[in-house]
Amino acid sequence: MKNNKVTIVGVPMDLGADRRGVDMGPSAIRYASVKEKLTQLGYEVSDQGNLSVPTPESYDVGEKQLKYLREITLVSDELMRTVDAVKQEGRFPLILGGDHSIAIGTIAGAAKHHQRMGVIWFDAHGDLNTGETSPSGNIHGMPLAVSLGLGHPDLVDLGGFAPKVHPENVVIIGARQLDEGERVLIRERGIKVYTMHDIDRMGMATVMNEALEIVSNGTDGVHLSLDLDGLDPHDAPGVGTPVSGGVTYRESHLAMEILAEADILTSAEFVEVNPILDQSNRTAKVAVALIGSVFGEKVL
Ligand code: HAR
Ligand code: MN
Ligand code: MN
Ligand code: MN
Repeated sequence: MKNNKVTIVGVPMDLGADRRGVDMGPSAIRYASVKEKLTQLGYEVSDQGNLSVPTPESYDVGEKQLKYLREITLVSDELMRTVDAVKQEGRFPLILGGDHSIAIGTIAGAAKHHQRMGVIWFDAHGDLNTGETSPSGNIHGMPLAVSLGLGHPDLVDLGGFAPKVHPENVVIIGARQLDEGERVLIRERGIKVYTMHDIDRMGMATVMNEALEIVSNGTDGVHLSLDLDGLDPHDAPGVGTPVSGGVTYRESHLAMEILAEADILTSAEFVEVNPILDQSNRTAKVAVALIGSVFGEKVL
């Protein structure tokens, strides 16, 4: 990675998902030695600790189609400011979730620093729902739509600008569960999606080479938003919404290694690790292994 200074920020967010436990993701990833890994690789690492996130039990869920909208908006705003500040210091923000709703704040903060930013969305899901199309009302199914300027104005207009990213600079990798409204949006906006079918047919190396072209063409920054449920549940069991038939451990590493070689990332987040559903912190260990690869770890 060009930038040798990394700042870790944890966001113990579980207001965007139904199952409790993903709020412990940042602790689990730290316990799996993320700081040590990056230090070994030669980075100067600072861990800023966690943002404070309200506990769902002490708040009203609010609108059924946008659960905890108010609280998620407040945390997103705080995260946007934090990422903005980290980048202002010339450091690389590495954000640990938490459910995927945190991408709203991460992307808002990162996008402030780029004329045009590409986004790699590694996920079993599209996260392209709005309050209107969501089958669950869970905001972790909406962050990519929000970043594209679609959804509730409190989220979309965060930081006073929208959209944060443009559909032609976004790629989704690993998709295998999309809702009808998401399919419509993908078609209408022409968002490039590499489904598991595409990965099977083309191979991960070809997928990544194409993806790099899309996210770097005309952009001056690239954000990686990696949802651990993009991997197969055999390799990453500790996630709230597992979907079988996912990206293998090896394929995900290859994807990270290709990203490291291209050296285009300007921010990254690793989300949806749920230690309660995990087996001996395996999924957090996978997250740290992937972080190692994307930050340039090599066998030889
Ligand atoms: N698409 C479904 C919804 O909107 C499920 C979203 C699920 N989960 C995530 N996001 N982990 O990637 O509710
Ligand atoms: Mn997701
Ligand atoms: Mn712009
Ligand atoms: Mn997902």
